Amino acid sequence: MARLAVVVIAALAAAALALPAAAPAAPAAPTAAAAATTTVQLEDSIFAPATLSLRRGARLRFVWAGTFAHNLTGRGVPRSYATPRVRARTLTLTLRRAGTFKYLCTLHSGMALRVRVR
Ligand SMILES: [Cu+2]
Repeated sequence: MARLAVVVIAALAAAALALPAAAPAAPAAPTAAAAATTTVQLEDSIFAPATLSLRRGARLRFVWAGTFAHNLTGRGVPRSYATPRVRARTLTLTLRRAGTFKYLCTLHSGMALRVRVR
Protein backbone atom coordinates (compact mmCIF):
# COMPACT_ATOMS: atom_id res chain seq x y z
CA MET A 1 0.00 0.00 0.00
CA ALA A 2 2.81 2.40 0.87
CA ARG A 3 4.44 1.61 -2.46
CA LEU A 4 1.20 2.43 -4.29
CA ALA A 5 1.05 5.76 -2.45
CA VAL A 6 4.59 6.58 -3.54
CA VAL A 7 3.74 5.75 -7.15
CA VAL A 8 0.59 7.91 -7.03
CA ILE A 9 2.48 10.84 -5.50
CA ALA A 10 5.21 10.52 -8.12
CA ALA A 11 2.61 10.46 -10.89
CA LEU A 12 0.90 13.56 -9.49
CA ALA A 13 4.22 15.39 -9.23
CA ALA A 14 5.04 14.51 -12.83
CA ALA A 15 1.62 15.74 -13.95
CA ALA A 16 2.10 19.01 -12.06
CA LEU A 17 5.44 19.58 -13.76
CA ALA A 18 3.85 18.99 -17.14
CA LEU A 19 1.24 21.71 -16.60
CA PRO A 20 2.03 25.19 -17.88
CA ALA A 21 2.78 27.79 -15.26
CA ALA A 22 -0.08 30.01 -14.20
CA ALA A 23 -0.62 32.91 -16.59
CA PRO A 24 0.81 36.20 -15.31
CA ALA A 25 -1.66 38.92 -14.36
CA ALA A 26 -0.23 41.28 -16.98
CA PRO A 27 1.37 40.64 -20.36
CA ALA A 28 4.95 39.55 -20.03
CA ALA A 29 7.50 42.32 -20.03
CA PRO A 30 10.26 42.16 -22.64
CA THR A 31 12.85 41.40 -19.97
CA ALA A 32 12.93 40.89 -16.23
CA ALA A 33 14.79 44.16 -15.83
CA ALA A 34 12.09 46.00 -17.74
CA ALA A 35 9.53 45.10 -15.09
CA ALA A 36 11.32 47.29 -12.57
CA THR A 37 9.36 50.15 -11.06
CA THR A 38 10.73 53.68 -11.27
CA THR A 39 9.35 56.27 -8.89
CA VAL A 40 8.72 59.89 -9.80
CA GLN A 41 7.80 62.30 -7.04
CA LEU A 42 5.42 65.19 -7.52
CA GLU A 43 7.19 67.67 -5.31
CA ASP A 44 6.42 71.35 -4.82
CA SER A 45 6.04 72.42 -8.47
CA ILE A 46 8.42 69.89 -10.01
CA PHE A 47 8.55 66.29 -11.03
CA ALA A 48 11.63 64.62 -9.61
CA PRO A 49 13.25 63.45 -11.76
CA ALA A 50 11.92 65.54 -14.68
CA THR A 51 13.18 63.29 -17.48
CA LEU A 52 13.32 59.53 -17.71
CA SER A 53 14.28 56.92 -20.24
CA LEU A 54 12.75 53.51 -19.58
CA ARG A 55 12.25 50.25 -21.39
CA ARG A 56 8.90 49.11 -22.69
CA GLY A 57 7.12 47.14 -19.98
CA ALA A 58 8.65 49.19 -17.16
CA ARG A 59 6.41 50.44 -14.41
CA LEU A 60 6.25 54.12 -13.55
CA ARG A 61 5.03 55.04 -10.10
CA PHE A 62 3.94 58.58 -9.30
CA VAL A 63 4.10 59.59 -5.65
CA TRP A 64 2.61 62.84 -4.40
CA ALA A 65 5.17 64.45 -2.12
CA GLY A 66 5.72 67.93 -0.75
CA THR A 67 2.92 70.15 0.50
CA PHE A 68 1.20 71.31 -2.71
CA ALA A 69 -1.69 69.53 -4.36
CA HIS A 70 -1.04 68.46 -7.95
CA ASN A 71 -3.01 66.98 -10.76
CA LEU A 72 -1.60 64.71 -13.41
CA THR A 73 -2.28 64.36 -17.09
CA GLY A 74 -0.59 62.23 -19.69
CA ARG A 75 -0.70 58.89 -21.40
CA GLY A 76 -2.44 56.22 -19.34
CA VAL A 77 -3.42 58.53 -16.49
CA PRO A 78 -7.07 58.14 -15.46
CA ARG A 79 -9.17 61.28 -15.83
CA SER A 80 -9.79 61.35 -12.10
CA TYR A 81 -6.18 62.44 -11.66
CA ALA A 82 -6.57 65.41 -14.00
CA THR A 83 -9.18 67.37 -12.08
CA PRO A 84 -9.41 69.31 -9.98
CA ARG A 85 -6.59 68.85 -7.46
CA VAL A 86 -5.09 65.64 -6.27
CA ARG A 87 -3.46 65.29 -2.91
CA ALA A 88 -1.67 62.35 -1.33
CA ARG A 89 -2.19 59.65 -3.90
CA THR A 90 -0.01 57.28 -5.80
CA LEU A 91 -0.48 55.97 -9.29
CA THR A 92 1.45 53.22 -11.04
CA LEU A 93 1.41 52.84 -14.82
CA THR A 94 2.92 50.15 -17.00
CA LEU A 95 4.61 51.70 -20.04
CA ARG A 96 3.54 49.47 -22.92
CA ARG A 97 4.23 51.68 -25.97
CA ALA A 98 7.49 53.06 -27.20
CA GLY A 99 7.75 56.78 -27.77
CA THR A 100 8.26 60.01 -25.91
CA PHE A 101 5.46 61.06 -23.60
CA LYS A 102 4.87 64.20 -21.63
CA TYR A 103 3.16 64.30 -18.24
CA LEU A 104 1.92 67.58 -16.82
CA CYS A 105 0.53 69.08 -13.69
CA THR A 106 -1.71 71.81 -15.07
CA LEU A 107 -1.84 73.59 -11.71
CA HIS A 108 1.81 74.59 -11.82
CA SER A 109 3.24 76.23 -14.90
CA GLY A 110 6.26 74.35 -16.23
CA MET A 111 5.69 71.30 -14.06
CA ALA A 112 6.38 68.65 -16.67
CA LEU A 113 7.87 65.21 -16.93
CA ARG A 114 9.28 63.79 -20.16
CA VAL A 115 9.41 60.02 -20.40
CA ARG A 116 11.11 58.25 -23.25
CA VAL A 117 10.03 54.63 -23.62
CA ARG A 118 12.37 52.58 -25.76
CU1 LIG B 1 1.60 70.65 -9.54
